Amino acid sequence: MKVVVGIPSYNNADTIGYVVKQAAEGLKKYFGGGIIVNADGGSTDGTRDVVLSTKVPEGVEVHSFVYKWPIPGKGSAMKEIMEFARERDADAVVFVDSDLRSITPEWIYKFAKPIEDGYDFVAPLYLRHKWDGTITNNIAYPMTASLYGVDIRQPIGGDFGISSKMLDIYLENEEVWKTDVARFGVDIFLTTTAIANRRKVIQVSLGMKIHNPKDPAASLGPMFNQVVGTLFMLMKRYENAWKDVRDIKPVETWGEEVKGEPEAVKVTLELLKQRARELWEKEKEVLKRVLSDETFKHVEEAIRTFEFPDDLWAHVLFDGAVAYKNGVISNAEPLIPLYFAKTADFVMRTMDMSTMEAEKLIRERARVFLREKGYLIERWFT
Ligand SMILES: Nc1nc2c(ncn2[C@@H]2O[C@H](COP(=O)(O)OP(=O)(O)O)[C@@H](O)[C@H]2O)c(=O)[nH]1
Ligand SMILES: [Mg+2]
Repeated sequence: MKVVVGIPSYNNADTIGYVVKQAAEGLKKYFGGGIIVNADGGSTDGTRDVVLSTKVPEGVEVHSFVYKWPIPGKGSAMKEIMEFARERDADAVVFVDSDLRSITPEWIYKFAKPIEDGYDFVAPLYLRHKWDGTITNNIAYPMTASLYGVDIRQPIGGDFGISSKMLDIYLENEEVWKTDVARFGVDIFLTTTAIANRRKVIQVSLGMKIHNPKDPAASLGPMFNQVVGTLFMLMKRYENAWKDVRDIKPVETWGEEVKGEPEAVKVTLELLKQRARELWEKEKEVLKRVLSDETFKHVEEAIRTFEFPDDLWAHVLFDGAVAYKNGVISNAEPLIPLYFAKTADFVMRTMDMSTMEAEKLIRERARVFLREKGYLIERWFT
């Protein structure tokens, strides 16, 4: 089987050498060799030199290029990796992030082997620290599970395995790559497109995900906007795929779910609260039009107390989706203060919990979203 490992990067000189090394060993050990391709966003720290000078076993080719697509972002890098893979007639593409510190050669096997066995999309299942992945835990996971009924725990983990059939589907429509799909919307696009097109999906257990984490209030606002905007765009496109779904089905999983306590991720709680309050003042008038009167009233309270229950949070996202559909908003930016407030609530609630304990709350959240789905259906379809 011909496997291409694709690595998007932007100023990852410190960590990408390790990723290339692990990927190369995995390709050699399990597939007798293969191709590694790095698509870079114009790094100025020597990322590409690190890639090209990393020693790899015989039979492993290494390429590195700066992508040409004019939108700077992770998605543009992945688009051109897919085009490269298609030209090379790859059977499987494995995407891995360039800031991964817990990747092993086995990851390559686990992402590529299911493709050989007839799956089209392989999602990662890894344990992340309770305060890592706040966009996954607050939005991508509960929305994907409750909308499409597929219990993929890491729909935007960033690392994936895909089949050649999926390459054709992803590259079919060039227009979509002119949106936030070219940025951090790409992960939710890849996952949702696979589900909505009813491709065979599996998740594989990989251990822990350790990478360079981000402090939400300091640096996740734009990413939230890109992920949620793309999620709303896909809800519109695929409403037939989610409107009749009323339960969450387990997804086929290869391997056991991992237990333990990952390396701690720092979150600045005070900054979350401060940014939530500031941006709330800025977005309040828009939010009055986005949210239902009932939701708005409760959110006003939540911004004061930082108690933000899951059912209220579900209504915020559902109202946001409906407002997007109706053209009241064209992106998810006005919701950023509420994401910060919800995250502050979660951080306080889980302050003394282990990651495994916090994990239970996140799983429960998806069930709350499903329970509230009628609220969305009623508003979306009237
Ligand atoms: N080419 C390119 N890659 C990017 C860009 N932004 C992020 N990436 C890569 O996308 C991957 C995920 O980004 P990261 O910042 O780790 O996101 P997170 O793990 O979701 O917080 C990493 O390999 C980055 O190097 C970009 O603008 N261009
Ligand atoms: Mg990362």
